[in-house]
Amino acid sequence: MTNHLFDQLLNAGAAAAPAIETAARLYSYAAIEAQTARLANALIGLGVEPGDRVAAQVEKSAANLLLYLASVRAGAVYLPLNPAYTLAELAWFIEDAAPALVVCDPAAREGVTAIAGTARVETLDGAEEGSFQALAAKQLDSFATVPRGAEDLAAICYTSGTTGRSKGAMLTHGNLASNAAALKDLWRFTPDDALIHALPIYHVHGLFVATHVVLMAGASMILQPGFDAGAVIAAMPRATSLMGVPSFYTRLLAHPGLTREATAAMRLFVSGSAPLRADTHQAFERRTGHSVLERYGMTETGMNTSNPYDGDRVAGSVGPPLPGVSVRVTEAGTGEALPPGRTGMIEVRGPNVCAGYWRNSEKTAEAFRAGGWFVTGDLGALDARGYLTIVGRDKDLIITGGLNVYPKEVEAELDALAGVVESAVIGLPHADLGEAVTAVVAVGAGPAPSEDAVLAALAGALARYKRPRRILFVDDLPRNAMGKVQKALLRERYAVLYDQGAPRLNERLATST
Ligand code: MCA
Ligand code: AMP
Repeated sequence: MTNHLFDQLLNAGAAAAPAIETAARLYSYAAIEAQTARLANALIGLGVEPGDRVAAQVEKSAANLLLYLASVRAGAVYLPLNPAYTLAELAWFIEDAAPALVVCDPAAREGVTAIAGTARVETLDGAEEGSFQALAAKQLDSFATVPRGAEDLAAICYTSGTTGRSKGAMLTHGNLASNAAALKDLWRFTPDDALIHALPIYHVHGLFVATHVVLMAGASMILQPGFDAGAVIAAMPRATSLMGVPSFYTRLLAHPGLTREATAAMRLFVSGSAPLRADTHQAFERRTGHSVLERYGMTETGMNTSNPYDGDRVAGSVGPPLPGVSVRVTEAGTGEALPPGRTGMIEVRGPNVCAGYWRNSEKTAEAFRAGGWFVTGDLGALDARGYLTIVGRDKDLIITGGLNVYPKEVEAELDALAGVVESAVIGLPHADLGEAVTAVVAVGAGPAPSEDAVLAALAGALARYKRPRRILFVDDLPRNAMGKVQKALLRERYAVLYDQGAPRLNERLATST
């Protein structure tokens, strides 16, 4: 048996060909082979066994990517974690996934050790000065890759739920390899490609879609520490492709350097993780001549649909299902499949769909229908050509700058604060982030706390991107006849809160509820 995913990732790249370019260094495919061997030897040396979880909460770097690849190579199960998570958030992932090893930034070691329980803690950074890198430096640069089959787990990616705590989607070698192979072919990646990699690598988009497609094609990536419009435009003459969330495209459009000439060497711009507005798609095409290719995915499923490489890339649609993936739209109540043109629940089946949620058979059972259909929680319709359009979500989820925020989690923290009677957290239209997390907080007859005080109180509990951009104080929240808070009404009422030029809502609002 071979290592199903690792072997396919490192199969196409010629040994001397460039694979990862950073500002400081160029890694060839041979260097990846050697470095992952050292890191995998170090993992085994620490007692990591096949199937053990390796959690990593580190800043983006080539070293971070190599740690991921080494974890796959050593047969471990990788757990990527957003560096923005607070220790309070991190504690849950560690408790639930029970990793054998937690790798963190050197500065975080003390805090992480305090919550790591029995897990071993090592450090890693972009400057190659972490304790784990010191261990790896002493290892051999050859390693007998641990055999893993298509059904074995390669990663667990946590995704929040509308109720309860985050759940770990169990992604197998087969899930990740099949999705990467489909995308590589569909998007025509070859060894001649160079991808500008400006996405974070703690999520499916940057870690799997971008990285796997490049490696599986034997192509190269220009690894940037984060998204900076100027740096992305500067890299374009040496690159062929970019993958990003819609905020990348609105920010690029706001940059005067985005021109037809600047993008002349590029052949592909991909967008996903959140809806790309049709006007953004059109403005990008007018400015550059490139039609952004939009695709649709989820942590639990990887990529499901994609606009075509050749053929119509329809603004506002996420395209037909990927080869090998089936998509259907069903009546939410009955689960009955609906004909083209009818809007309903989007369901997905295929080799890309995860093996369920880690140690959570109840949530796994809820997420699947008979026949292996995964219920996405997204609402949409297929057209006669098989193109899917997403029209909304049947889940209380906010997507801000491509990152998911579940209102319940934020409301629970707000509701626990003194002076807060109850709260409703909603997403409001925001030109840069798509949706901006916004809290409407009922304070009853009592004095309203200040917005700053509430935000400060959330700082230790929630990652920055989950914290509301604005907090609006009201006397009461509007409720329907069933007593349910009317979030749709709140979204409507405050729809222009972030519009430039709109009056700045500040003090406690006169409640017209
Ligand atoms: C950073 N901040 C944010 C976000 N990112 N606030 C809300 N939403 C965000 N997404 C905070 C920062 O901490 C900072 O706080 C302030 O906002 C301003 O930061 P700024 O410098 O503007 O942000 P940035 O560092 O430039 O990041 C914005 C970003 C980034 C480039 C849009 O969030 C990003 O790369 N997002 C991509 C996420 C992603 O990869 N999603 C894919 C998930 P302060 O001012 O207090 O310092 S995978 C997925 O969804 C599925 C599988 C799929 O289909 O792909
Ligand atoms: P996550 O849980 O982070 O994997 O986010 C997945 C969710 O992002 C999906 O269920 C959709 O709601 C949303 N999403 C991803 N891609 C798109 C897209 N192209 N258009 C609209 N929504 C998207």
